[in-house]
Amino acid sequence: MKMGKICNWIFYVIVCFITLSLTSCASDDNGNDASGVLAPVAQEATDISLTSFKANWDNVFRASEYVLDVSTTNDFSSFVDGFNNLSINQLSQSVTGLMSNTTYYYRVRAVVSGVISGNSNIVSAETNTEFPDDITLKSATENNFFVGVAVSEARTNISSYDEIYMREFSSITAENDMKMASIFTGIDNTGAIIYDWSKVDALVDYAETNNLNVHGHTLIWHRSLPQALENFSGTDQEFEDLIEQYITDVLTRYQGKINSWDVVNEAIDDDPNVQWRDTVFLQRMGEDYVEKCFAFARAADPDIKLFYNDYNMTFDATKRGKVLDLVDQLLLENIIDGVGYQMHIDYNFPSTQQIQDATDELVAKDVLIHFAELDVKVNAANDLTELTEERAMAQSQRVKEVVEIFNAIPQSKKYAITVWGLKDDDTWLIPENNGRPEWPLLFDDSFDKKSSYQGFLEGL
Ligand code: 9MR
Repeated sequence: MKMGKICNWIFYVIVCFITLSLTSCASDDNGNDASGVLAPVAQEATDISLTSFKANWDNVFRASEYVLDVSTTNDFSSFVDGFNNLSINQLSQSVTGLMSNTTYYYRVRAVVSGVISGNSNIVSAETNTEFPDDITLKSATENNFFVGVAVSEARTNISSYDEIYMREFSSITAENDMKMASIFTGIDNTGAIIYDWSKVDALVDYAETNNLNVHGHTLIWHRSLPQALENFSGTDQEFEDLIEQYITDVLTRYQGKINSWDVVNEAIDDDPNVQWRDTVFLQRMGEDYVEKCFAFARAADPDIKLFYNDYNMTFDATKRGKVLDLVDQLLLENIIDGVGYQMHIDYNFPSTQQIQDATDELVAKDVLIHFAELDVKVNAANDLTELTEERAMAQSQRVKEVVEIFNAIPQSKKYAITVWGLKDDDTWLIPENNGRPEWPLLFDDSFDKKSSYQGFLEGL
């Protein structure tokens, strides 16, 4: 009887043991599985934002790496792009480029001596619905570099604009109001330039009142040519004297108020075999006209930071080479301080590596760096009639990459990132100019932050 009970008891223990072993072999729960490697314990997600979170897990003894999966379903029947079997050699991983207000799931495995464990427990993380209101572009970049926005005088002193300019930005650039054709309105019969300072004065006052830096754009640009210069009948020397007078007058009038200027914009030709774009300035002043303009500006005020600004710098290596040669030349004469790479880019072009390489080449020069005119097209292929969530995320990721690249520039060389307009329906890329709709900026038509805004913050 007693013996029988003991037998039953032993039998019961054996059955339990076998059952437990089988369960743990088949289970995805943490613990030893068939691999013999302990699975990690996944921990709560942290740093949750609108489009990202950080996945965390505990150390597994002797693990050389971990492998992470992220999915929108808890059966992991599909994976978030780039997060299937992702190898990581730390105990956390930022998961970015996500949709807002969405639940994600993650699990992780450990690799010990080349053997991979079973899955950890599954952790869910829900991305935020609201943008953070305790951080702004300005607060996140304070003291590091200017975060600028292209404005027009007509879009200031309007509360919906003012509120965002002041909250988010530390610098403004006139999208058009400080161009030559806007200021230089004619030549009187004594040969003197007739000026209209009204919009520049208004913008400079606005900036002063609201504690915003002003980056001047642009003294000399072939696409903003006053009629009086286009049809100028005087000699080449008289033409050049007018240019010197103009540069001197503008810089002197705003001395101490506009501390940096694009002196010449887009002077280099796109044709690889041609150095200078054929403009009236080239024709009238000769091949050293860019040099002359920088020298006039330096002479007017040696403290103003002088920039050269051009487009396609990130992917057209030949054009960039020509620009960088020009920069070397101007540096020899100490008449340049900075370079603007215009950032009119696409959500999928150029590659991040191209932007990085182009930036590295500029970092090698002794100049301040301006990522100017940032806007990110999402509809170059004209395949959208509205901005989809997916494309908005891709745009956000792109903005993040650009900001990351800028942010990694040595501190002493960071000047500014300037966004080319505040909200999508203010962009120069409107269908009338562009032949298709675009949504290239950080705010939507209703002044609301877009995912691309969040991307900017995440790049910092
Ligand atoms: O965005 C500007 C647009 O409103 C003007 O019509 C256009 C012509 O003056 O200039 C646009 O800005 C340009 C900038 O001044 C220089 N780089 C290229 C920009 C887009 O054309």
